[in-house]
This record gives sequence, C-alpha cells and structure tokens, in this order.
Amino acid sequence: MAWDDTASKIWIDGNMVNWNEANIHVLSHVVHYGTSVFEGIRAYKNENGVAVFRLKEHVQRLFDSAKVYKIEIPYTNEEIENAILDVVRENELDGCYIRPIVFRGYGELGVNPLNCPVNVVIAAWEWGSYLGEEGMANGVDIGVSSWRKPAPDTFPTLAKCGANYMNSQLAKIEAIENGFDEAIMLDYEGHVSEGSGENIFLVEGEKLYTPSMASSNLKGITRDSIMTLANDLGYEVVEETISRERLYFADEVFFTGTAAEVTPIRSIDRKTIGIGKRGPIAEKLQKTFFDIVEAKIDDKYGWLTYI
Ligand code: PPE
Repeated sequence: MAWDDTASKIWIDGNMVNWNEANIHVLSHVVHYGTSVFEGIRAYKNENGVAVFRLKEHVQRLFDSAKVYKIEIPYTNEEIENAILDVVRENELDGCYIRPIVFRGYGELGVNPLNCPVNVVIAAWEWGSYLGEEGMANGVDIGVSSWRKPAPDTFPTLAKCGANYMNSQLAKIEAIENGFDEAIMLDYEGHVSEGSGENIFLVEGEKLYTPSMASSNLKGITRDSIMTLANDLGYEVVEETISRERLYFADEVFFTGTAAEVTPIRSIDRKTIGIGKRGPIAEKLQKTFFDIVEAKIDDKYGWLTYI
C-alpha cells in the first residue's frame, strides 16, 4: 500500500485522530520487541451498502491472539466491532482493508511487557489485489522458501502477532529476490505450511486439501470460508499433513487470505502446476466468494456486517 491517505482518520484508544497525528513514542515496547497482535479485515461495497466480511470472527481472533501474550484489551468484542465500523464510516470508504492492531506502548523498556500500557489502533485504507489483478486472473509464480515456519513450541503461529511477520519477511524477501511473486513455507518437519501471508489449498481431482492446523500456520478466516463454500459446491475438503512434492503434482493450487482473497498459483519452483493458469475449481470458488461479498447471491452464512 502507498501511504497517501493523509486526509483520513485513525481510531486510537477511543478517539478519531488525524492521520498525521497518529504517532507513538520511539521507546514504545512494540518498537523494540515486536509486542503486537493484529488483524486484517476487508470491507466490500455492494448494492446494499458497504459490508465488513466476517467481522466477529476477526475480532475474536484478535482477542485470542492477545490472550497468548497476556495483552488485556481494554474493550469488549462489541466495542471493537463498533469502532471498526466507525472507522469505515468516518472515512467514507467503500471497499477497503481494515487493520486493527493492539500493542504495548510507552512505559518501560526491558523484555517484561507487563508494565507497559496496551494501546489499540484501527486504521483503514483502500487496498487492491494483494498479488496483482493479473495474478487473480492468471495465477502467480511462487517458490518454496529455504526459511521454515517456527516449531510449535517456539512461536505460536495461531496468534497473529507482529513479530511472527519477521519470519514471513525472510520468506517474502527471498521470494522476491528469486523472481517469485510469493513464498510458500514448510513447517519445522518439512511439511507444507502456508504462504508469507496466505493459507494454501491443493486440488487433486475433485478433492481439496489444505494443511491441518498442526503445520505451524494461521487459522485463516478466508480458509474457513473457502472450506465452507467448497463443501457447498459438492467438493470434499481434507485437512491433513501435506508433503512438498504433492504441490507439484496437484491439478490446482491456490492461496486464500483476507488480502489475497482467492489467488491461483500457476507455477511452484518454476514447475508448471496443472494447466499453468487459474484452474476451474479455483475460478469457481473465487466467483462464489465474490458473489457473496458483492451481494450477487444470498449471504446465507451471515458473513457480512453492513456499516
Ligand atoms: N497466513 C498468514 C501468515 C497470514 O498472514 C494470513 C493473513 C493468512 C494466513 C490468511 O488469514 P485470513 O486473512 O484470516 O484468511 N494475512 C494478512 C496480512 C497480509 C499483510 O501483508 O499484511 C491479511 O491477509 O490480511
């Protein structure tokens, strides 16, 4: 994203603050030790208005992430949900990306975070396709990273904390330097985990496979949505341990994520996947996903919260 949204407002600890005044102290705990948990949420404009996708689930995951690190969020779920809706409303945004972040602020330094205040920030801005419009239509080129996801007794990956993304950054930088659009990371045992900011699915025949939650990945809300939609369309979805070479043999592989939505993958490690472009099942799931958020079909799961 480009930071040219200087006219907009950011919610900080209960107040709407001008973009240019939304600053923190350089000695805040988060700056030194990465003490933050955050969410990424999308809102979509459709003929009924502007709707936030799976608001409750994202806010619950924010609270779950905070719990792991003993960060007490001084608001209720409902207060955070309302603040998120307020930020979209206040900035008169249509389709946008929303970033709530909770962090340890300015208090004292030293690893112990417990004496530092907890600050809550919610910003929103327009953000197009994560891996490009072209990638959404034709598929992206990815590479398996030499950097692995942390073992489960090192960094809890189910908590969406800022510091986890230093690991993601290693993989992303390597991917870009090698000419790929994105990285796929393996877990500490060498099984397929996820992208630097996306979950991954394989299509083998009429069945879908995605790494189980034991593979050091994030429990993606888009992952859950796509599993539900796939089941509805008559495809069985299996969560299991996935070995690297199955990526190469799959008929289709695609990423899911709030930012990435449903992004097809056309090559992995310079090997062509399936037909070498967006496959039919990825296309069908992409279409169904957009039909829901664009209110072209009924939101039967109650995934949309209108502002
Ligand atoms: N895995 C990781 C590591 C991850 O960061 C995301 C979201 C997902 C899976 C998908 O989760 P979900 O959004 O609930 O379906 N990544 C966010 C951050 C991207 C960024 O560059 O920042 C996102 O998509 O909002």
